[in-house]
Amino acid sequence: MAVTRTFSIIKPDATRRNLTGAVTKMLEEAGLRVVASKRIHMTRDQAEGFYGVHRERPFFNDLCTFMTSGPVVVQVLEGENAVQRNRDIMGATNPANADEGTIRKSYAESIEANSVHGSDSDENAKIEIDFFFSPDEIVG
Ligand code: RTP
Ligand code: MG
Repeated sequence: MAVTRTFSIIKPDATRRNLTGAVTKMLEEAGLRVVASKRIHMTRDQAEGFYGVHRERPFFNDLCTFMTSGPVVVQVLEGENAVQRNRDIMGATNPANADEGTIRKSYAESIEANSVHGSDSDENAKIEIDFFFSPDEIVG
């Protein structure tokens, strides 16, 4: 299995509850390595750009408001099959449907305030990493 990268966000509901370390620990225990990390306050423009694929969805405006409501931690994660590995440990979008032992089952507050983002394909991982990080900020 190839070592690949994915992009992760620890969302405002999690940073507000001081869960950055707890979430990162679960990512690391799932076999992912944090090769880049920074705490930022997303601008509205950044949120709307990042979630551009969801622009026509009914939850788009609320989602952008939520993602700019407090600090987030953006990360690049590296590991075998990183995209799928990360999505497995994240759990289902709606925490009500998330499996035991996943980040969202453990910590998410709602379908919107669901503690983490993770890229959904290798192609999107590259786009999302490039959106927030320059190459010199990633140390593998
Ligand atoms: P993510 O992109 O954040 O990793 O999560 P995902 O693939 O599981 O979910 P996606 O369908 O891509 O939706 C992106 C984010 O939008 C919020 N959402 N709200 N109110 C709603 O019905 C609703 N549905 C989705 C969540 O924060 C979700 O993670
Ligand atoms: Mg998604």
